[in-house]
Amino acid sequence: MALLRFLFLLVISTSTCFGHSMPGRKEDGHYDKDGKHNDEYDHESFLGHNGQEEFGDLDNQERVFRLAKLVDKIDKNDDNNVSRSELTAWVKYISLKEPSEIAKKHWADNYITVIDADGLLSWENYIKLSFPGTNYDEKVLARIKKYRKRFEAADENKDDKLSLDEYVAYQYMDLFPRMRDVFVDEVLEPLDLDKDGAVSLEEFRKGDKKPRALTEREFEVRDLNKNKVLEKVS
Ligand SMILES: [Ca+2]
Ligand SMILES: [Ca+2]
Ligand SMILES: [Ca+2]
Repeated sequence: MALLRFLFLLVISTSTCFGHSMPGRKEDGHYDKDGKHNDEYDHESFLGHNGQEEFGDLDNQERVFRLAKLVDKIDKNDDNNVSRSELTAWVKYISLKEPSEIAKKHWADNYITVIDADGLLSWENYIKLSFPGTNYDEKVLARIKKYRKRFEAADENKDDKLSLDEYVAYQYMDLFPRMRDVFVDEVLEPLDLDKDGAVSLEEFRKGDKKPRALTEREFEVRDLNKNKVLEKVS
């Protein structure tokens, strides 16, 4: 019964939103521009971006059929219920599936000529390809420094080379806990205009064209320790 209810709610819910197209991959889309909960965010987490678009073209009967098949996949222990842990595992799988496919294509399109016989991309080859030449100006040197930190964090086995799996982490830092520090630094650094190591509301609002109230709400949501600045906390 729980499973049927789950399917029913999902179909009703998806019927209301599949009429329009989804934006691309979002860094943060859980709330819409008015600060309201964005149902599409949850649907994309459940179905994946491509899956959501595909479901948008189906009638309700076909959606129920497809969702029933999908739930079979999620229900790993076949007890006809979707547990929290099964759902968590599924959302994690979906969140990595599409980024992995995109990263794989990017890898094949850009690095196939410089990966070694073991299928790995060395830092040296990555830099040679990304920044040809040797006379780098300060801007390029700053970018190389930034990419180096990313590369080191993504390089899980510390062989100074990226495997394809490690490259997914390099490209999608927000999806991998080990990339957290580097990711937060990359996000905060350009916002921290006075370079005091924290982002004030004033810095956060600078250049943001959204309504003031929405920006303030975003700031409040991110300021988890409520000390009126955004900073990296351990
Ligand atoms: Ca490695
Ligand atoms: Ca600051
Ligand atoms: Ca804070």
